[in-house]
Amino acid sequence: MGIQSINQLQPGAQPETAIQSQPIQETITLISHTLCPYVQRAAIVLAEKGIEFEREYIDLANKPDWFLNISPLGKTPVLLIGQQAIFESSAICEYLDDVFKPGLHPEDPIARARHRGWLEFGSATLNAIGSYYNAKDSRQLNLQAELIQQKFELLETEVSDGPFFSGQHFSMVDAVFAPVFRYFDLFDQISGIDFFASVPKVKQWRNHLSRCESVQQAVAENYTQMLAEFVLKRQSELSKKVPNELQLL
Ligand SMILES: N[C@@H](CCC(=O)N[C@@H](CS)C(=O)NCC(=O)O)C(=O)O
Repeated sequence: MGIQSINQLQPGAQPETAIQSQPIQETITLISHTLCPYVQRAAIVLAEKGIEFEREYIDLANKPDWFLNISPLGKTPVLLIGQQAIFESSAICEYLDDVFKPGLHPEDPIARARHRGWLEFGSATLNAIGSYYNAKDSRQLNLQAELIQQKFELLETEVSDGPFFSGQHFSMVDAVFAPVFRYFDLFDQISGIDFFASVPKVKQWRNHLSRCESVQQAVAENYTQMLAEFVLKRQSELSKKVPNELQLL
């Protein structure tokens, strides 16, 4: 493939609890982009299950042919099991959950189905975040901020008292929302808005997820700085709020 691999053992995971229901001998490789929240989902699930994997980063502005050959939609993430490629983060996460135990979905079929619904809600929240950082004027920016806050208010009615989305156990919904909340590590510093002011349970959930090793290990240490540079390049209303010196916490 001609791209350097970064071997990532997962220090945050608990290998003793990851029981393979079918042996996998092949190397597992997560084709990644540094900022992609969908890649983070897969990285978090891999880490939570204590699966050893490698990462290969691609430039989405200059997609290599080998990547386009394995990614019909031209998007990251792609998971390679040996030479077999799985695309779409939901397909990747479901595959990992099928093969590596313990499962990250509830056993009860209705709870399980509801969790899948909230996964979709996570993707809708990511779309709202994209509209927020791309907003072209202050009216749009404020409108999109309100739409994000409305989503958090809906979550507030659903999230448990903690520490995770549905109680004591990390679930797939946690893997999907941890990358959502990570955007606010930057937005807290530049937006002038406390997005979590009226949602104490979501705030507590966010704080707990940010301390999980699986979540911390899913991105590079300079993620917030890279995100700031990305937002600056959008030439959007939010770009104007990114400090020139880019000295972020
Ligand atoms: N539905 C996809 C969404 C993945 C996605 O949108 N990935 C973005 C990066 S975060 C991408 O690769 N976009 C293609 C591009 O920028 O050309 C999934 O869940 O995997």
